Amino acid sequence: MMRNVKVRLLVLPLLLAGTALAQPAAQIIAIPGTTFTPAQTELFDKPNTYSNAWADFDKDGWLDLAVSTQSGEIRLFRNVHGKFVSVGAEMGLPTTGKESRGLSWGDYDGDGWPDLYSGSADPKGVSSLFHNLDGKKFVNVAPEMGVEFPGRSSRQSNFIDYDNDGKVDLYATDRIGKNKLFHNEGGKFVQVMTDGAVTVFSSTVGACWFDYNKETDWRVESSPASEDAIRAEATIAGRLGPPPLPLPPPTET
Ligand SMILES: [Ca+2]
Ligand SMILES: [Ca+2]
Ligand SMILES: [Ca+2]
Repeated sequence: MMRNVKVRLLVLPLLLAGTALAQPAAQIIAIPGTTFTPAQTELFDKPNTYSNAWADFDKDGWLDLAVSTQSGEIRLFRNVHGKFVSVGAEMGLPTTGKESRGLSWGDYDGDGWPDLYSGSADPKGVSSLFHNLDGKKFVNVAPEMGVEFPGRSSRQSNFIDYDNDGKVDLYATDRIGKNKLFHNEGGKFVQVMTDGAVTVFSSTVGACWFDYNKETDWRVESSPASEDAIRAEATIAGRLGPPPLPLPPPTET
C-alpha cells in the first residue's frame, strides 16, 4: 500500500470530512531548485476544488484539464497551444449540483474520444458519465449505462480493462459503503464480483490498479480513510494475491 506524499504542479486542496469551511484555492507550487512558475493564476486561483484529471479530450495534441469542485461545477480547461481556456459550461458539463470528487477519463465506448466519469461526494447525489461527442459536447449517459451509483460518497474511480477483453471497465470507490466493479458489456456496465474482495467496505478514498507480476492479471489497491479500514484493506490485499516480489539484486558486469 502506498500512502506517500507527492509533489504536483497543480495542487487541489482537500475538504476535511464533516466541515463546511471554505477551502484555500488551487495553487501552483514552486519547487526549490527548479524553474516552475505560477501560470494563469486568474484562471486557476479558485477555492474549493478537489480532484483533477488530464486528457486530450479534443484530440488536438494538447493535454486538457478537468477539475471537480465543492459546488458541483466541473471545470474543463482546454489547452490552446499552452494557454488554458475554461470551456466546461459550453461543453455541457455541470456548473452547479452536488459536491463532485473522483474525476476519471476513459474511452468507455472505444470511439477514440476520452469520456469523463464524475462521482458525487454527497450520497444524496449520483455519479455522472459524460460521453464525449467528437470533442464538441459532453452528454451524461450514466443512467442508461448503469453507473449512477446512488448512495455513494465518491473519492476516486478508475477506468481499467481488468479482464483484457478490449473494453475498459469501471471501478468506483466509496467512502461510506462498498466499492463497486462494473464490467463493460458494450452499451451497458454491469456490476460484477459483488461478493468478492473488490466489493467489500473499506471506507476507500483512493485506488490504483497495476499488473505487478507482468502476467496481465490486474491487482487493485485502495487507500482507506481510517486505521480500522487500513487493517481491513490488508485483508483485502491478501485475498487478491501475494504482495509484489522484491526486485532481484543488480547483476555485476
Ligand atoms: Ca486538447
Ligand atoms: Ca468515447
Ligand atoms: Ca474489459
